[in-house]
Amino acid sequence: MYHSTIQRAFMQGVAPIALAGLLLTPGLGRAGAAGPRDAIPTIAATAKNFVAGLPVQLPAGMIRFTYTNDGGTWTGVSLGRLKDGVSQATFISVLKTGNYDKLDPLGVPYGGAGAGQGASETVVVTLPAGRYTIFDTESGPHGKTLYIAKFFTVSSPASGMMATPSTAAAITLKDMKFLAPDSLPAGTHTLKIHNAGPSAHMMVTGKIAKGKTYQDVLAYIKQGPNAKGQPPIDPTTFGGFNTMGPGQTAYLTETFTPGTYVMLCFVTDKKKNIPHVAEGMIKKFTVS
Ligand SMILES: [Cu+2]
Repeated sequence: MYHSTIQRAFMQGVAPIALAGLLLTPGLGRAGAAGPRDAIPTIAATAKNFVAGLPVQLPAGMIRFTYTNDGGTWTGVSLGRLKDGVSQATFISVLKTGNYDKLDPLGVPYGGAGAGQGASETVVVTLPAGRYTIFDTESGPHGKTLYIAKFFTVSSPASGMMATPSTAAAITLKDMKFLAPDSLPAGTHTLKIHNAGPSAHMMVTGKIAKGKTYQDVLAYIKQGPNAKGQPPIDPTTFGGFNTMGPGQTAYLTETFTPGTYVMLCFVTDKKKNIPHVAEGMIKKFTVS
């Protein structure tokens, strides 16, 4: 469902990111805070502890995940809803291969979060009732794939009225492009992300490294999964939203500092066996 070999190559500078241990806060929302936004259940993930304390059951509707990259093993969290009849054991056996494309038949991707070293971000996803997994994989020593997966159930009825997060900009993911603003003000912003499909898409964001250009990014990607050298992206700035299915809408809260950023999608086009970014699903934007 999620990232591909070329994404690993591109984001290699990010390691070692701990798959954020998601520490769930089952109580939902900040204690004592008032207002409808705080009705959204909040689950904390960190690179060191992944999602320790993840509740086994959550109400249908909006769920907020915070991810903090505190330098552990895991680089992010991905969410997926398992298809009927797909067991946890089956999911894990495929996850172990480290090939996210093989996860496609097992369920529907529902996004997720990731952040560069020392950074954090927040995503809000809307989950209908079903059985879910939250997971990550990393490249371990000697070519071994490290993996982690936890499972939870989302049940109706929804937990009640929740106010939609207020947003600074809207981004639409399409086959094969981003409809997004050319610039954003510096600071921490919430972006509304909608996948208009028909394919699943993701939105990795990162700031172009000092002394590098957008052309350098294009040239690096052109090399494919075995690209040589460091990617021309500042590894501390990686963020974005993991693979989401068509028709979904989610919210991403991320901090941007002045510079030139790119957003890209590494989902594989199965018909052509190339990542969407190679089909033009990349966009430059400036932060000032
Ligand atoms: Cu895509």
